[in-house]
Amino acid sequence: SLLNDLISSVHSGEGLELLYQPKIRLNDKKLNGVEALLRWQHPTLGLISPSEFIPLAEKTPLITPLTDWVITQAIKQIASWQKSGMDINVSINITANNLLERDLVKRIHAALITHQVSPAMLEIECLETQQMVDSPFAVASLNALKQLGIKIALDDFGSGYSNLNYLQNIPAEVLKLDQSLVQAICSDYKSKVIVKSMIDMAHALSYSVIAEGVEDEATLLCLEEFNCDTVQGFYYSQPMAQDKIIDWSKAYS
Ligand code: G
Ligand code: G
Ligand code: MN
Ligand code: NA
Repeated sequence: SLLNDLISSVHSGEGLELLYQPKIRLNDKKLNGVEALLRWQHPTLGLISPSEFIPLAEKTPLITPLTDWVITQAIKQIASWQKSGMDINVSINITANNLLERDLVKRIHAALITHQVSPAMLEIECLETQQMVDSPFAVASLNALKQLGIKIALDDFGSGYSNLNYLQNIPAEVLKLDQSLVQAICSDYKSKVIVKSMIDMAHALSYSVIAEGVEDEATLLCLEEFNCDTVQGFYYSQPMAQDKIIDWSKAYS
């Protein structure tokens, strides 16, 4: 089964890869960090999306070693780039279920110490934020991560049923505006006003704002006009293998 194949891949590490997508600061157009996005190359079926296999793994204990693989790989990558003289912040995606694992915070802390990486280099992007706010344990884990000095981001903000009470309950410093909203700002007047107002509100509450899914220059210009802090999307780059990030970092630092 697909699950058995995933178990083999997680145990051997074969077929798993992190790709990295640049985030660009708008004030100076420099690299502000990268988002780590997991890929699984299945031995016969080819590339399978994390939106397919993460939910599968989450129904089983496999999610723990899989998440550990992502954490360790991302932290090792930060250390490796630092050895080559590059400070590149990395964000990883974490679901509500991940936060319910009793020792997730300890495992992240231990990996940072093992690889001598500063917590400030790591960012956690929170997915499934409704399930997070519904769980006091998940919120406590996020607070503990923040205490360590890790940055917390609210991912996919403005999508689905996302709720303003996330701002009260999740100790985030970064809001990531969902791509469905961002991509509509040039064609849909309401989306434009919503995004502009969200950026103003976020700034009034001292959040940094990143717009994702930026695919064209018109959208970029609009976001600049709204004083958005950072952008991410195909306009600048697809997610890339780590060696490409080195070239990219040199060109954009
Ligand atoms: O990069 P892509 O469009 O394939 O990502 C699809 C979805 O999978 C996105 O919602 C993204 O946040 C999620 N995702 C990517 N990598 C990871 C990961 O390492 N862990 C978790 N939990 N989700 C991830
Ligand atoms: O849920 P999350 O925001 O982590 O998921 C990010 C997903 O969006 C990844 O699958 C990534 O590959 C994808 N993505 C990144 N930039 C763009 C873009 O400009 N356009 C589109 N359509 N998808 C993007
Ligand atoms: Mn994300
Ligand atoms: Na997102």
